[in-house]
Amino acid sequence: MSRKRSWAEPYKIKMVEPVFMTTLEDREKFIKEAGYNTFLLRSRDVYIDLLTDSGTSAMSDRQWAGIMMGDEAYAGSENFYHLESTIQDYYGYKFVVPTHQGRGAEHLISQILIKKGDFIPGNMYFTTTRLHQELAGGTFVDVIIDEAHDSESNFPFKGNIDLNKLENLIKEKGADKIPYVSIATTVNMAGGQPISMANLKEVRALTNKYDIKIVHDMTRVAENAYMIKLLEDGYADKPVAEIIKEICSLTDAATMSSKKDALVSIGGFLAINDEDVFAEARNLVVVYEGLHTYGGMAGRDMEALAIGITESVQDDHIRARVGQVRYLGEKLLDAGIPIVNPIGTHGIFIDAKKFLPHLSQDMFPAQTLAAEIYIDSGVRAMERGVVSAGRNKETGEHNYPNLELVRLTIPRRVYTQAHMDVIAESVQYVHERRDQINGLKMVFEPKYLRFFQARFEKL
Ligand code: PLI
Repeated sequence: MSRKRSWAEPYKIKMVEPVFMTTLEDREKFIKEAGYNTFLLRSRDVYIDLLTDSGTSAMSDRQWAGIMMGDEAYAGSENFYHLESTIQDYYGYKFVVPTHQGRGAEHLISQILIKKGDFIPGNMYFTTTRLHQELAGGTFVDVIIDEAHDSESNFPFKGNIDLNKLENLIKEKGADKIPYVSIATTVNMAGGQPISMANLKEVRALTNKYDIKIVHDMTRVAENAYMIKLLEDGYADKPVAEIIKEICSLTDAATMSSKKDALVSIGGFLAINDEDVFAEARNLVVVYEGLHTYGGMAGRDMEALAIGITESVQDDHIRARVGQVRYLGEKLLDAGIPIVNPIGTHGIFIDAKKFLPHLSQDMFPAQTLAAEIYIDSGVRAMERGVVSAGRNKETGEHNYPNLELVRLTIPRRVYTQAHMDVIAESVQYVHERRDQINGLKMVFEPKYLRFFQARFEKL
């Protein structure tokens, strides 16, 4: 008879940070003062913080030891050389330019490769990535497969590129107008969905045909590699570290927000194979980030990052990380909550259109739902819908994405199974009284990345 064997996290906890529950009255007041925007809440008023998995992971004892080994020299810090060789060893790119975080790297590569009037196809937009492409004079074009825009589709690789959409764009605009294809592993805005190796190989073959580069947003590459191991033929016995290297080998350059996969609070880098592009980036980084051997990071942060990269690619770590997200996702599915299928790797994405069908997208259903979950339990989530999608840069109208989502993002190595249970119960309770929930109106809208600072009032 086979016995059930549960898995557990591959670590034990040696330091804790207290969190505090507030009262319902407090939370109603706090969210009103925050303009019904969870980004504007104070963290001390949050019980379980699922705003993001960015910079919120728990570092290991090894990483904290690395912090003590910071070489804070302005130039030539020992930690930079450790970071550089770690990136070369684990990801295989030739040249490294450190940046303060992911968007610093996005800024550099966009300024270097994009000319005014260019088009940048990608597997769905990400907020900062698209903005840097636009600020450099380019236009982002979504060439992800249609399944990615359908929250009910169970297609396992919803991060895949639609090769027909991509080739049609190349033929319509001309290869000289397309500096690179932008590939994210995994696709955040689609619900944390992976791209398959087979698809990436096909994209490589197509871009080779037209001599177009691939720039890889490798922010959550370990999570993507783990899904390939689970789901794609031929990968079950390969270590995640090997799959990561294969993904990277199919691309020409990468931007990294180290605040996710790589288990640190701050940092990023641009990794490049082309020596001329590297030479330009190494020069430009001095203008915006800092000298090319620190790029906005302290020596100690580069050391923690180098160690974090080695931990992030371990199979047992990534299995527990993705496993915890799936645990929460399955609880919500069992309770009949409409979430994006399949369950993503870094968070659960609730379909706010289905959760609050009586609210039109102009009433900001996802923004509303995130506020309601906070009011119910002090759990802080994030809107990923019409507010995040911003306005069309030509017409000035709202972009209305198909996916109107609330993201419950799980920080790495931070919360326990009991926290997951509390979260699931809260979402379920809000779902039970969904008919009583009214929408919001926007009363303040900043020019850039409005979701961070926009303010709302109850309708
Ligand atoms: O927040 P940055 O600047 O380190 O990284 C920007 C960034 C780039 N690509 C992707 C896929 C991201 O998810 C990303 C940042 N994401 C955040 C902050 C998030 O909450 O998902």
